[in-house]
Amino acid sequence: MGWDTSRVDMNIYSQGKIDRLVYSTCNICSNGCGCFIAVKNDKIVGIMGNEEYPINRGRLGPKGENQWWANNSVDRLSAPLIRHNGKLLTSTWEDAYSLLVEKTKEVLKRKGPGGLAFYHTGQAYLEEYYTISKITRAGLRMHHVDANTRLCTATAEWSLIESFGADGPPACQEDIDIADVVVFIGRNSNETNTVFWERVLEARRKSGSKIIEIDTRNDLSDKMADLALQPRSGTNVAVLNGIIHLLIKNNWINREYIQKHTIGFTELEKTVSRYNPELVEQITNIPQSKLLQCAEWIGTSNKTVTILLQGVYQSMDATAAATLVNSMHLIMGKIGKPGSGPFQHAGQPSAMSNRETGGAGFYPGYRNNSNPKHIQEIAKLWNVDPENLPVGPQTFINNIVQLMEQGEIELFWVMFTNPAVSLPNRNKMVDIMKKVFMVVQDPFLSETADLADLVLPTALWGEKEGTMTNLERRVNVLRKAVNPPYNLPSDFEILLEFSKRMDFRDREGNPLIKYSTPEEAFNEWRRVSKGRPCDMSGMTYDKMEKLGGIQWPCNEHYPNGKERLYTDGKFYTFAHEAESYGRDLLTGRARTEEEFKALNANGKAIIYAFDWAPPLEAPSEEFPYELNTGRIVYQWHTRTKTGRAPLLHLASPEGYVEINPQNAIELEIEMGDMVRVTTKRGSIMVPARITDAVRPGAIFIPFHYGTLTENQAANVLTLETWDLVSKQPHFKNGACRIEKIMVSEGQ
Ligand SMILES: Nc1nc2c(c(=O)[nH]1)N[C@H]1C(S)=C(S)[C@@H](COP(=O)(O)OP(=O)(O)OC[C@H]3O[C@@H](n4cnc5c(=O)[nH]c(N)nc54)[C@H](O)[C@@H]3O)O[C@H]1N2
Ligand SMILES: Nc1nc2c(c(=O)[nH]1)N[C@H]1C(S)=C(S)[C@@H](COP(=O)(O)OP(=O)(O)OC[C@H]3O[C@@H](n4cnc5c(=O)[nH]c(N)nc54)[C@H](O)[C@@H]3O)O[C@H]1N2
Ligand code: SF4
Ligand SMILES: [Mo]
Repeated sequence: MGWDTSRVDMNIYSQGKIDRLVYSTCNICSNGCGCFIAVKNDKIVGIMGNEEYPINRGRLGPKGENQWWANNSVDRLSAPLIRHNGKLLTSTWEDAYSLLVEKTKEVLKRKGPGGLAFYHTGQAYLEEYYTISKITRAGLRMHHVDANTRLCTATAEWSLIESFGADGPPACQEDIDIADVVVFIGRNSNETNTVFWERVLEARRKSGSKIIEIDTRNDLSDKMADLALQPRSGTNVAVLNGIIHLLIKNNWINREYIQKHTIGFTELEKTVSRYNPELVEQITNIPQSKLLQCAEWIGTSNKTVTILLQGVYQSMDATAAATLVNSMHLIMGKIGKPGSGPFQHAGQPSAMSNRETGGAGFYPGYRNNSNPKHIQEIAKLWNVDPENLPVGPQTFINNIVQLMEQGEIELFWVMFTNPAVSLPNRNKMVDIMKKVFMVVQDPFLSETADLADLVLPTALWGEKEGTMTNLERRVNVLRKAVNPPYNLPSDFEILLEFSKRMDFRDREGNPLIKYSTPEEAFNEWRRVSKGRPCDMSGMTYDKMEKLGGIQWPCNEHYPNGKERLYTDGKFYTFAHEAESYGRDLLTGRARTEEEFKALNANGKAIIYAFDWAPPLEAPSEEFPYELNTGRIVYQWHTRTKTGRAPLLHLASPEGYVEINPQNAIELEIEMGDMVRVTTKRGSIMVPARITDAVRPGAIFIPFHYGTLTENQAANVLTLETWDLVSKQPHFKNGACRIEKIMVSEGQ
């Protein structure tokens, strides 16, 4: 089994022979394609796909192939910057570290740990996240720690916890090769996960599997699908209730599995009984025949995989909708079996590592921050007093921003993310960021770094060593290919230096951080992860390189890792092992231990029922269009890497808005006309692209174009509301107005 056809993609620019090829993984998306970095004269000169690597068998997508240009970019920061009289001026590393430590100590003295906030990423290495967890919890004892994974896969994490007791997607890539039906919900794979999309298409060619797309747009992947459903924005819950209704009605379910391995089915059955195809059509606009076809393919197939991402996670009732996908699989018993399972994709290359090491809310190893036993375990592993570790939930980014606005938080340390572009309602966020002392760790003068008081430039991918976990729990090592320019430290080294200068100690007075290399950090992490769902105790750097990455759990029972989870139908829902006691799906209120125990799940998966509710901001007379924001194939996020790759930049140099031809006629807009898009939050000006990829009444804007000088940032427009459970923003919903800008007005 596995993907057996290979094709070696490469993009190497070198006159004469290269010096070496260094083992690595692509640092762009969560697919985690295996690659080699081509080096000549201690410089990265290209990249080549790793033919042996099971995830991509040598293939690379456009962003993967071009990511290394950023390493050689002439505008990389060479030294720290400190703001003096409003201007960022170059400083020495000594001055920069001294300022960082002095400022941290000063805020700590006046305000305690509550005066500090740390906001990081889903793109760093596991060893960096683990160190962040250790420093922020055991060193600084702070609560205000979050990451951009909140904007990205917090809903995946929470839906998995709610349904199964712990994070970790049950399915794997290999399931695609053997599934009969592959369902994509709000996942535009052909643009955002290109190598995976090739695998899906190849599987269809070989085995005749069917592809179903459920996406508000009708773009290329929908057109290539065997069946495409275009629901209205924010109606995922109604679509899923409708599918589940039909599965139950036609008895395409597995009652034995339900009875043995789940709780909560009766409530679900009751709720979905209302969601007949007529009602679902009224709510979602999906023709009844299409819904029937979709349910029939899913229900009558032997093997189904369902893939979901931002069209669910960043849309209304995100966690509830994602748990419905889990429930859909549970009631069919299609989970933990070859070719079947819910496959909650991650987006960023190491969002999974962040989640495993407790980067944004939990304790390392999927430990429950409200379970004193879990805190004690960590305290013992770290040799610190459990009383000194903060308990309860960490503050999520929206609250962090509020506390900054209120003057509670005074120091905001940003690492490996560009919130001035990526947070919702960004103009407001930018004003708030200007109020605090902001430290930004970034190789470039990003929009956020430009607002900072202290900028710490870092080494990039290829210039440091570490590991990353991809979307199917596969952990791989990325070897260091070259030395960083200007002797820049890695994020890992900056964190270690900070810890040393802050003099963080364990309970015996020894340094809190005892490791000095990423590999030593990983070896400590192996002990911390042991016995937990994301057990990596059986992994080593060399073994990962030898085997081509290893899927966790990897321990004495599974020395080479395990493809899929829950093969035995046992879930992490005993109170003593669960990652969280969960939250109420309707209100977001945290459940107490007693409430969780009262569910009596005890090893069974939990099925939830949830009713559809209209989006928070539906189209109105003043704002008649549905706003949708997302990605395009050539650009990565805020373009700090892809914008520096000549071919990618040329392929898509500026922002735009997609408008349906029917609306374009009504508004007398032609291709390329400048258009003003306005929401209650603000307005932007972008050229129009007229395309049937969007439905009449809906528009789409890529969120990559967010400079503070050009007025093209999608996040000027976006809603500042969040899913109540996962706290992920509603980037995919909102209502807007569009107007053609007259030439005289634009001048
Ligand atoms: N080219 C490229 N690839 C990337 C990235 C990138 O920046 N550029 N980023 C990476 C990261 S971090 C992430 S998180 C992933 C994201 O990957 P995706 O989730 O695939 O990307 P998006 O474009 O954000 O949104 C996916 C789809 O959701 C649909 N959608 C919007 N609202 C709804 C709704 O209410 N219901 C349904 N069913 N669908 C809806 C949109 O039309 C869109 O096609 O991509 C990763 N890959
Ligand atoms: N409207 C709208 N907004 C969205 C989304 C959407 O779909 N619509 N999607 C959301 C999602 S899913 C995501 S993941 C976020 C992404 O949003 P961000 O995380 O803000 O975007 P990036 O451009 O990836 O930012 C990464 C930063 O890290 C820097 N960097 C690169 N390598 C290194 C390194 O080795 N070390 C350090 N310290 N820094 C480095 C880069 O220069 C860049 O400034 O955006 C979110 N925002
Ligand atoms: S699919 Fe993702 S991991 Fe693979 S080459 Fe493209 S960006 Fe990199
Ligand atoms: Mo993301």
